[in-house]
Amino acid sequence: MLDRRFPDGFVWGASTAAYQIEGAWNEDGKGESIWDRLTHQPYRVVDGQTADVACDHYHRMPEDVQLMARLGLKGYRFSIAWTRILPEGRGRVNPKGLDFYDRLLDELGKAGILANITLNHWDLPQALQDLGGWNNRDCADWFADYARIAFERLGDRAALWATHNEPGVVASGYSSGMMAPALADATQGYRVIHHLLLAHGKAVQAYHQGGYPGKIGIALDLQNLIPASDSEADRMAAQREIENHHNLWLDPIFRGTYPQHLLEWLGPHAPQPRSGDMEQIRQPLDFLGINHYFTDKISFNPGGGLLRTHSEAYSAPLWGRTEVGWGVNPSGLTKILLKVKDEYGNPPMYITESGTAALDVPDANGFVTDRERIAYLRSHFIAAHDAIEAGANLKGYFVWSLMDNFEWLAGYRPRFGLVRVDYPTQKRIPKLSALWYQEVISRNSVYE
Ligand code: IFM
Repeated sequence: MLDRRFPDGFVWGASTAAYQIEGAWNEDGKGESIWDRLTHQPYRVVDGQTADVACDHYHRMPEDVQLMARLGLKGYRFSIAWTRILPEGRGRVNPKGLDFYDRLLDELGKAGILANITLNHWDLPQALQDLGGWNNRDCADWFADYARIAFERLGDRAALWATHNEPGVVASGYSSGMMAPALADATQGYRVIHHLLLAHGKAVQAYHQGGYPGKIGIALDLQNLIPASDSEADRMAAQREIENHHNLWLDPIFRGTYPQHLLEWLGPHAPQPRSGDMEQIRQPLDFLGINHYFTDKISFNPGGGLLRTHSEAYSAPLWGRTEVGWGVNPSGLTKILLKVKDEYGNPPMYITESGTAALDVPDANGFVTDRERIAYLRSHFIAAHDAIEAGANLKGYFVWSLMDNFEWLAGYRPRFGLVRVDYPTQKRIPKLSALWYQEVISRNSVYE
């Protein structure tokens, strides 16, 4: 049996996001977010579910941190609900909101768990959406002001910060009509992308100017996108999707430019930077966070939206699709890590999310024997190790997710957790994968 040993100090962790676990949607002065607004409308989310209670983490936070400690986690990635700190998104600060995250950092500190904070995991304050949200250029400044408040109060204890989580998904909320705020206008979507990038640059600059002890980056969803065939039409289609999902973020952040070929393709829909914007966006980055889940095959489809493409899940031989239909192809992760190494200067990288939903069937005690999830995680840890051996500067791996939670438009059905949440009782029951992960962490290695 081959023992894949990870570098000393490798950060093994787990991730969550505020809206997906906290609940307490309107408690202690919290304001309304665009996800509160969306989920409270009929026929938006499966079965009309909301995250009003979710995993009730807001009230159970100390026990949840103890659970993390028992599992041996070295790091915990969570996001701040902007509306807890600034109920209207700007202006008046809500001290109780800040206190919550302050206490969370203290608990993590006592448990010796590194804190990895995301500022924007999609839950924009509704009051800012009423002013146009990310479509309003001023949102970049509102975000930077919010970030400064968070840095000032929490910056002494947080090791890692990310500005945005999967900002492409945020932008899709303005172009595809599904995720909050559920608008459908392609030009607006690309304007939003530019404003998110500007916001990122401003917040990174503020962090570095503040001289805080931690590091700041961004968490991008970088899935493996491959042409469905060797035809030129499919290869070009895949190229457009790659530029749209990878280069559209990586190029401005690392190089200060937008991908030229994509800009030409988008024509009037393309982002319109003002003078100085690209320099503002291209700030020195301390690390890149990578969220990776699946591989998609891309083909040319004249009816396929602005990019004229069609995407289909691809699974490597012997791997099926996940419970949410995603294609499993572990070597796709190696490929993505090596792409960032080779094309973007090999910055320190963290897998900020990776994991799988599975058909979890609890026994009479609520215990889940989730061998499917273990197989997924093991193969992806090995794929990450392959990339490290090939020189990728990978520093840690945060599994999505610590516990089952509210999976956005799909509600509570998909279960991504290492820990089962029995929602009626809010009982947390570590699954077999959590116990397996505990061992991986303690050995800092994975058996192949
Ligand atoms: O649950 C989400 C998370 O909020 C963002 N990344 C993908 C996860 C699984 O879909």
